[in-house]
Amino acid sequence: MAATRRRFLLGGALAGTAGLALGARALPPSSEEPVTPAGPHAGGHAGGHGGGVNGPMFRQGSTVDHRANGFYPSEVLRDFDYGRVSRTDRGRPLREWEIFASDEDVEVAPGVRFPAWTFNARVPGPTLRCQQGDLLRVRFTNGSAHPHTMHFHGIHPAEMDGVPNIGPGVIEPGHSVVYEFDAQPFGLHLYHCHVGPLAEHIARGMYGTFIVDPPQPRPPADELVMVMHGYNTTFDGQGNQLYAVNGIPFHYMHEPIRVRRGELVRIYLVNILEYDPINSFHLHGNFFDYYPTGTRLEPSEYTDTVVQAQGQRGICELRFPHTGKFMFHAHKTEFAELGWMGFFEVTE
Ligand SMILES: [Cu+2]
Repeated sequence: MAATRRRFLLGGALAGTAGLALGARALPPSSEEPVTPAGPHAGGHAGGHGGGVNGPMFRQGSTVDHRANGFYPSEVLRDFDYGRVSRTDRGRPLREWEIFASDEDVEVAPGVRFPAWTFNARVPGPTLRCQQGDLLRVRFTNGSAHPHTMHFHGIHPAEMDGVPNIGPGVIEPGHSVVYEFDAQPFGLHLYHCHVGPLAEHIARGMYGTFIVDPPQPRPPADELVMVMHGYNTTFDGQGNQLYAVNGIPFHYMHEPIRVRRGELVRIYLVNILEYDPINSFHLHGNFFDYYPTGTRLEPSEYTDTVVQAQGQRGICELRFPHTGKFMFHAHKTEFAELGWMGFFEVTE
C-alpha cells in the first residue's frame, strides 16, 4: 500500500537521515534503517508520517544541499523570468526565452536523491512572465536523454500546442524547436512537458509557472510563486512519498517566507501535483482574496483555504496584520506531514 511506503519514508528514511545529520542520539529507535527510498520495505513505522513534533517537519538544521541541487527554493519564490524583450517590425513587444531540458539528480530530502527531468535544471522550471498581447518566442532545446515537449496553457494555434504528432510534435534528445504564440489570456497559467507517460514526465519535474499580466497591471505587491507538487520516489505511479512547494519538502519550515506586516502580498499558487487528484492550501492566522486562474480582476472568495485539482491555480492576495510566524500547509493533513508545510514570518 502506498500509505505503508509513505510511513516508511518519513518514519524511516527521512527521519533517519535527518537524525544522522544531528548525531546518533537524535535517532528515534526505529530510524536506524538504511536509506533506500526506492527499495521494497516492510515499513510500518509507528511514528508515521511527519513523526509528530520530533519528526522531520519540525526538525531544524537538517536540510538538503541547495548548492549541489543548483536551485534554492527561497529564491525560486521571487524569481520571475521576463525573457529578452525587443520589438517586432510592427513595434509589438517580442519576448524570447531559451529553455533547456536536462536530467538532474536532486536531493529532495536529506540523503534522498531523486532523478528529476527538468526545465533549466530546476524544479519547478523557471517562472516565465509576460504581458497580455506580447509575441512570445520560446526556443526549447532537449538536452535530456528522453523525448520531451513544452506545452503551454493559454490560447494558441494547434501546431504550437507542444503535444505529440501535431506541429513539431515530440522533441527528441539533442533537438530544438521554437514555440511562438501570443500571450493570452491574462492570468496564472502553466507549462509542462506533454510526452507520455504523461504523469511521469510531469511528476519527474517538468513543469513551471507561466504568468500573463493584464494590460492594466495589478497593484504593486510583494509577489511570490508557490508551486505545489510531489515526488513519487518509488516510481510506482501510486501517490507520492514526498510533497513540496518550489522543489524541496519542508523548505519553508527551515527558512520561513519573510514578508512585511501590512504590505500587500500576492501569491501565485499553482497545483501541478500528479498521482493525487487534489491538493489544498491553508493559511493560519489570516484570510486572503482568491482569484481563480487570475483571469478576472475581482476575487471570487475571501477565505483561508482553497482546493485545487491537478493543473488548477489561482492568485491569493492578502496583508498580514500581525507580526510573527504563521504556518501554511495543505489541508490534506497527510500531504502536510510529508512535506507540504511551511511558515510565513511577518516582520515590521
Ligand atoms: Cu517530458
